[in-house]
Amino acid sequence: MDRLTLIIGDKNLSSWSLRPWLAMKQAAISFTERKIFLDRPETKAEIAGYSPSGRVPCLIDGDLAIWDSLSILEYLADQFPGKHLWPADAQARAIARSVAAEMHSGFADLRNLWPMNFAREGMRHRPVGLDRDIGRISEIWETARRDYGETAKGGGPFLFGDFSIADAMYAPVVSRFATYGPVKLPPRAAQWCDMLRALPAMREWGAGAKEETETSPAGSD
Ligand SMILES: N[C@@H](CCC(=O)N[C@@H](CS)C(=O)NCC(=O)O)C(=O)O
Repeated sequence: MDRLTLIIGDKNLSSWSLRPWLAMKQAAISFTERKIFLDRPETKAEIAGYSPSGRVPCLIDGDLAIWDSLSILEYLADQFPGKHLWPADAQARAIARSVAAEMHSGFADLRNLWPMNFAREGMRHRPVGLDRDIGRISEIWETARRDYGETAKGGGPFLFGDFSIADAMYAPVVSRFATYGPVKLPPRAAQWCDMLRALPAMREWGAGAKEETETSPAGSD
């Protein structure tokens, strides 16, 4: 039996759940997945059985329940230092933490107007009010790749070179761009976006999302 259990919501809808799930898959941290479907009569009671905040994701490690995507990711970074979930370089790590926190606390317009609907692509839906968030996200991806990713030791394709929590935090945005876009991105940002979308773990999550939408109709985030 796995030491860790990750409680998640629907793969099609739960953008916050995708973040730690993807990080654990990418880092090959073994865990048991327990899915609770959102927006159902039994949802609140089921989540309350695990998560003090009444929200998912929630990570269970023995008697300990850790809720909130970013604190779960921080806990994983603490528990598995050999997985290097933050960049090794102190400056890169500070910027990676800044962009992860910016995602966690910001981009309300993007989250409201473009709720994650992972299984759907090519809707070409662009309501007004998104330009600022999209512009800032493009800038974050482009400058992270230019200033850190491309110059990092090992030269990995992720925002800061090797996979980090920053990549996990922006993964649902990649899905949103595919659902509602296309979104025109500067070259490095576009390359990162395509690379992330093609990761086997993203495809695995997508297959789960598709299965959900084939068995029950899509709701909202
Ligand atoms: N800040 C939280 C947000 C978590 C959140 O809003 N989760 C949604 C699903 S994506 C949820 O649990 N909704 C269920 C509900 O509110 O009843 C995090 O980063 O984990």
